Amino acid sequence: MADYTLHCFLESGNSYKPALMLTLAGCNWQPSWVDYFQGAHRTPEYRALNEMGEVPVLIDHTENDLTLSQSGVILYHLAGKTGKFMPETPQEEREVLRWILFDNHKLTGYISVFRFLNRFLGKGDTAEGQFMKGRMISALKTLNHHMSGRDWVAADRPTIADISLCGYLFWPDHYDTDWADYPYIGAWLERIRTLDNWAAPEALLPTAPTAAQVA
Ligand SMILES: N[C@@H](CCC(=O)N[C@@H](CS)C(=O)NCC(=O)O)C(=O)O
Repeated sequence: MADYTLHCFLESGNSYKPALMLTLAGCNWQPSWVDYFQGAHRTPEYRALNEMGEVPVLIDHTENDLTLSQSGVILYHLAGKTGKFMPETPQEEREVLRWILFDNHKLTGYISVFRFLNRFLGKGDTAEGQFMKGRMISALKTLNHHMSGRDWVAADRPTIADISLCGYLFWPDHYDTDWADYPYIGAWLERIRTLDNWAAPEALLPTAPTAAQVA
């Protein structure tokens, strides 16, 4: 049996964050697909796992099936258990927390909604879409500025802050973005790609079974 089960789905950058952490840290884990587009995350069974009705959820089988939600909490838990991508001083811890909160609220918060409108609902050009796009651009500019003259977000090495912030950033075409416009983000993403065991979301996360697989 795997040490960890991650309830997740491919289209979810929030799922990619813990999936990438588990992979980079060399953990023994298995994905469990959530049929998000059919509303599986809103069922009573799923809410028993996570009252917030959100994906991802991590089950830690090495700790009596400890059940965790919120990708930032999951990243902290895994960093503590593996000793990898951890902040090492109080100052680093504050920086990591600051950037994970910024990611959840401003970066992932706006990219994920604009991407959903743009790519999955075809509503990127509506007033709501353009509003979310403006907020996304503002957050990307903030991150691009922060990354000028530094290699990693919160320390002199990669931490869980980098893993959180990059959750949606390997799909720039889904939200009409070109890293040429944010060169420091582009260079940092290339650095992340060179980490041992790095893999793209498509290589880590499950998606809907094909008709042939269901038959
Ligand atoms: N802050 C949460 C966000 C999780 C989240 O919003 N996940 C999406 C899928 S990527 C979701 O489940 N949304 C359901 C909803 O908002 O009702 C985290 O980092 O885990």
